[in-house]
Amino acid sequence: MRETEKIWMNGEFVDWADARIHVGTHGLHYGSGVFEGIRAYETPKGTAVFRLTEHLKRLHNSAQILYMEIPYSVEELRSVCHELIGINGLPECYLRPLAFYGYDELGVNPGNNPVDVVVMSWPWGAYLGADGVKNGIRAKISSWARVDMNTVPHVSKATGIYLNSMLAVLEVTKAGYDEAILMTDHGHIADGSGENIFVVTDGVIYTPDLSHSILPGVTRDTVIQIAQDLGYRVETTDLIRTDLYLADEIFMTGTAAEVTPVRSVDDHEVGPPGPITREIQSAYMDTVRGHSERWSHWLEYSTRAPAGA
Ligand code: PPE
Repeated sequence: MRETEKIWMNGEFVDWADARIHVGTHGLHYGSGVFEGIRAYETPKGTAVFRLTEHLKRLHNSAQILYMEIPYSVEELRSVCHELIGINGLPECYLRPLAFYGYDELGVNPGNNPVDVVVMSWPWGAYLGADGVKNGIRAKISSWARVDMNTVPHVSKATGIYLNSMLAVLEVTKAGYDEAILMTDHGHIADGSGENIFVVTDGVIYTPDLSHSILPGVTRDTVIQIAQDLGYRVETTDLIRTDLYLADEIFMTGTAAEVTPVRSVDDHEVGPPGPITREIQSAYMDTVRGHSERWSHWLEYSTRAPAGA
């Protein structure tokens, strides 16, 4: 991670090196936190954060599901993100808001522990590698099942849940693959360790629905809207392993991964990135970088380029 100048922590901008917590922090012991991943892009009109408000609303929803109260409103956190971008001076960065039970009492019950809130920002390149974005990645289905809906709430982007993703990605990368795909206990495709998944068959785009333990991705929602606007039929449905093996095209979506094609699953060749994947990938990248007006309502500007720039 490339260090930047400041981190916002509980109401103050502190130096990167000073953003510390105590080892008795509740969130460290029990994974009792919620977080977001957001990207800010350099556009011809200045730096714009992609769907910032939706991400911060999801942060609040994630916390609400855990009975956690974040002591800063969506509006306050929005300003913090914009200010942090200005302070760290990066035209393009990844933003990581995180809220967690802090330091007071240990014991699983969070009781009256304070809720600490931080926002970090740093430059983050292609999540699954530049080659993956261009030529597609090799994915493998993990033997770890995605957390069941009544085990922990998958709709909450909670820190503790990510042990599930971590085990899956470690398993498949140790075996030489680029990314893991998780299935539910019932054998339905859920999502990647850090992405949602889309399958194209006979010109129709399919993606698992919320009842398959997926994170309701902001990029997933974006891509569904873009694809529909481009005239494609998009169906949220049940997908099984063999739907991936027989697909015409597969791609994964996420804030970090953006739109990344999948070229094989469990060594079944899907092939190089197909035309629909390419079209959606281009539309997405043009949108986030402010090169397309069609979906420009999703850009929330932090800085404006000087007139005439
Ligand atoms: N599923 C999972 C499990 C997931 O972690 C992400 C985001 C998504 C789907 C896509 O969600 P969205 O970003 O709203 O489109 N993963 C984030 C963090 C990855 C990490 O390694 O940290 C991200 O992409 O920012």
